[in-house]
Amino acid sequence: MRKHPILRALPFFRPLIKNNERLEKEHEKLNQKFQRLKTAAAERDTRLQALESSVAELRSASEAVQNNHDHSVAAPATPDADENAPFAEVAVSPHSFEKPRFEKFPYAGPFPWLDRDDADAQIKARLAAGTIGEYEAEQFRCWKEKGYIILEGAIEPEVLDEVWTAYERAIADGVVKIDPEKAGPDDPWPGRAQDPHMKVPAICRVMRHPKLLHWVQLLMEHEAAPFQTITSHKGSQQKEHSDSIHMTTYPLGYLTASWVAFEDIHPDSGPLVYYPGSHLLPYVFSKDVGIQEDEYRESGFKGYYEKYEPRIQELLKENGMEPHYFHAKKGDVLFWHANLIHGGSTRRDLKHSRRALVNHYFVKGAVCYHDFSASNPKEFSSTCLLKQET
Ligand SMILES: O=C(O)CCC(=O)C(=O)O
Ligand SMILES: [Fe+2]
Repeated sequence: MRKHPILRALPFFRPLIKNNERLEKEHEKLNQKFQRLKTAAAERDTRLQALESSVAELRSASEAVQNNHDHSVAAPATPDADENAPFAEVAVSPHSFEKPRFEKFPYAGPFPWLDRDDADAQIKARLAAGTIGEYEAEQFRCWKEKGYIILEGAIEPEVLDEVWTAYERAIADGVVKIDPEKAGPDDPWPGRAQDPHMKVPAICRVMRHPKLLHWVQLLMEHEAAPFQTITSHKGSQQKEHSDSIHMTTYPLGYLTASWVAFEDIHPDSGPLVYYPGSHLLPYVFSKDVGIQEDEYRESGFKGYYEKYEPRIQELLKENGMEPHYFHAKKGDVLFWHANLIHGGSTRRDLKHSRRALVNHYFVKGAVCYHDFSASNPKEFSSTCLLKQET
């Protein structure tokens, strides 16, 4: 029987069919390789973009540092070498005490000019001489009498947005790690970060903002030494305190902090609470409430909660101090005095965020230590109980 012509032709087609199969396999392999290369290229692009934005942040942070003498605000007097030298009336070396505590230092000035008895006369004299205007004079009077000042709209909204975006990115990338610090099961916001400026250079644009450094210089008459930052998405609900037990200076009073609102602050979000005039109450140090020199080393914050915080509550009551709440608008800044009593008020509604940055500044030439833990602030740079080792 004769074979069908197709069947007769089959031996000729077989190598062609095989070849085609081989080509198809190769094509498939090449396609897979192409897809892999495409993914790798996309990943490289993303990494490149992240690197570029880090470079941009670093550049703007370094510009901010260089532009501290911004022309939009009267530049603080350029300090010469002497202005950064120790200025206490009774010299004490920063390393004099292995365990520095307030009672070991001499009681010596100079105290900051607005803490002195002649502050009013000084303000008048400066006004008359034309070295300050009515706005500054009013702020100085507020500082002297109430222990705080508010700078409305001091930080540009676009700067705040860029800085916060950089901060969020650092959290997403795992560069900044934060605990949830949940105030309740429905608390949607992450906790606070201490010293985020060390990891997110963009934060220096606010910490070292020319206007903020300018006001530290005006209030303290010494160049600012920006020291520590805290960022938060939400209210801290931190009990009332004066920062001088956490960050102490010799001579006394050369610490200040600025609280910067990154959004309009809702009254139910647990705004910053402060007590106008409380800076004039006596400073309360560890020894005053019976906290021993080694107490922090041995039992962490126990003594702080059990001895210091209750004493502050008593002091507020005894002196009829009234709470005020910082219902800030985005970009507003509140500076507080080294001894102004403040804290984080109750978060009445956990859904409200309270995005903010706190900057703490010492001044150059002051000795800085940490009265509560009797240590150097570099060894223990924490403040406001971010390290709750108890
Ligand atoms: O933001 C707050 O609620 C309080 C912050 C505070 O006390 C501080 O940083 O010194
Ligand atoms: Fe504080």
